[in-house]
Amino acid sequence: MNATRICRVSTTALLIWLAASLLPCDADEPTTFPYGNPPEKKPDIPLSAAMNRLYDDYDARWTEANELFSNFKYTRLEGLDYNGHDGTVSRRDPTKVIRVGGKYYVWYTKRHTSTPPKGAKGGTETIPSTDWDLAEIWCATSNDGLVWQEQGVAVPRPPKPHAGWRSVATPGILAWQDKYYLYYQAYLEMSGTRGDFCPVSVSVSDSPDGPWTAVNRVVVENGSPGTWDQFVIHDPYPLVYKGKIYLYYKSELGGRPPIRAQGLAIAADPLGPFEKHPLNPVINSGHETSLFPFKGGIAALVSRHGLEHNTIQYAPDGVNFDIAAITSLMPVAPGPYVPDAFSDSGDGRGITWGLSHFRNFNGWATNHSILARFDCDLSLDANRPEMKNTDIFHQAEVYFQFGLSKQERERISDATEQR
Ligand code: AAL
Repeated sequence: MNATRICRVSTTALLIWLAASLLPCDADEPTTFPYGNPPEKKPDIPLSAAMNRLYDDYDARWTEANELFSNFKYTRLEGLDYNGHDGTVSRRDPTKVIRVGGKYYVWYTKRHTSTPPKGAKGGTETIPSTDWDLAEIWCATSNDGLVWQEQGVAVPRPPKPHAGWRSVATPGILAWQDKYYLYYQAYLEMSGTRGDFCPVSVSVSDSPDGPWTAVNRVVVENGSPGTWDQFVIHDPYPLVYKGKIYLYYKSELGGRPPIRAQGLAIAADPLGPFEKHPLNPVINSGHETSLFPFKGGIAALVSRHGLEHNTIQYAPDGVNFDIAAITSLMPVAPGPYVPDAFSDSGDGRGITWGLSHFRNFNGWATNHSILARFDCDLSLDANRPEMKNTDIFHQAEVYFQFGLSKQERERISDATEQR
């Protein structure tokens, strides 16, 4: 390096030092992000988008402190028979679990047909097209949430031409002013005919033990032609919030596979009219609806589909949802036990367990679903550190089971040959 260059470098270095020494800086204020648990208050230093997000988008700085983060643990249920898992008996899409008179109650889609589902082309008056075709709504009770006793059919399929004559499926339970309401997908055609198209109807009872009386009319209509929910109103999920019935549901915006989103319909009376929220869809991802009152708002388990799948979301107003946590191994079709689902307390306490399902339990030839229990810590009143762990390691075999398709293997070997 020649003399002139040495002189220029040292002058520059001198100027930088001089400028830095003139800058007002409190020796106590950190100029880089500090060691240790991130400070509760956002540090007054330049931050990256990621660290700004840590403070602006989340209620906690790390998962263990995030009340709306949890992992999920699963347990087999006892007491429900599946006819040797031959595909003729299926139970799926459980409601929220409720507790009445010291007993837990759950309702679900039950299919009991002579054969497993045969697809839209194979479906007949007695052969199901899908796992939830030719189904009814059944009830089971439990003292501990692990051993269940099936109590029988709550809502059978009504005669033609009533909504649900083909199948009644995917129930949602509401308790309101000393009565109980079971909302469900009410099929007016075989699922798969044009798509999985249906509206929602409801049955009413004075007791969770029934008997249930069908209103035999649609209470949550399909949207008008050209609107996002014109064909599909699935997964009716009622909560009581701000003095009204907030019924969340899922619809499919078309496309193959369909883009799925969740909407909200609000009513002052359980039998309607239900007004769809003008901001619908209110959740841009997910599949089955599963929500619970949390603090002054509503939280949602958003699984399976969409840009924001595998997230737990929160809306302080029950309408405008943001991602509160990212998680994995979420329950499919979760029906959580929500002690305050209908109390409208304005101080939702959260959930710690519920039921979900595993579909296509042992292969498509005997396609059927089974119910299972999940446990989590999404509760302001629980503290279960094992539920806040993010490092979930599976045996290698679990990963290898999700191997390359035949086409992918051929693509790779073709590419190798072309080299
Ligand atoms: C479920 C739910 C609805 C669909 C089908 C049965 O996961 O989304 O109920 O119609 O799948």
